[in-house]
Amino acid sequence: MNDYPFIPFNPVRFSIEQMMERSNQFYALMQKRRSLRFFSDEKIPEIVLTNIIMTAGTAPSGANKQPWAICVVTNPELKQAIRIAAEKEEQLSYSERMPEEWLADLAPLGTDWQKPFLETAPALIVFFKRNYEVVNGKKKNNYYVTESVGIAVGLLLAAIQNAGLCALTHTPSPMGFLKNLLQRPDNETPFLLIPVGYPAPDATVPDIARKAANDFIYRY
Ligand code: IYR
Repeated sequence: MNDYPFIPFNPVRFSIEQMMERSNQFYALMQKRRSLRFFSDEKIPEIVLTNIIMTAGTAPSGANKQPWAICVVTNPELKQAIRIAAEKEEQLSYSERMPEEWLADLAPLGTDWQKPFLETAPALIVFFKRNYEVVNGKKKNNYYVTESVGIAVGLLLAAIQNAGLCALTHTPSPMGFLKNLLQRPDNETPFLLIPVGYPAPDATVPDIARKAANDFIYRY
């Protein structure tokens, strides 16, 4: 017994030439993506934000449960409250909780406990995992929640890049404060905090490289 009828699939198809051109163009676009820590406060159009988030929502998910909740914060007071709470945790992390090896790995990236971008960026997108659903008072399982939400974030980052905007995948740790400040329900866990916006005119990024094909592709 099939609850859902199967309908014809309408594929997107391109010629070989178009495939080569499009894949090359897209790779070139994505190769320019950088994690950004210096944002302009310039607003971004609401419809662009919505399109980016709806793109994230096209991610595949375990049993099509779409186990995510995506919060968008543009309110300055709430952004400030998030910054204050994140910096409180990060200060403790950098000074006491993170082991030497981790701090050494981060040193070339120049990160520290201060997170001014949480107030400067015009929008903060906060991903929550939905570990289960409550349907008629009963818990219903979600599946592969971390994988599904991780893929959704990947699509979000690609959509942000495609729109000509910048983002940071920020991981204040622990992230429980986000659940409180955004008043999320018991079945949700904070996953990632992503400031989005335009780069500040004087923005800089660390001079680091991506692995070459031979360093991470294994063909059989
Ligand atoms: N949560 C900290 C630490 C941090 C960890 C990793 I791994 C990074 O690539 C960058 C930062 C922070 O957000 O600063």
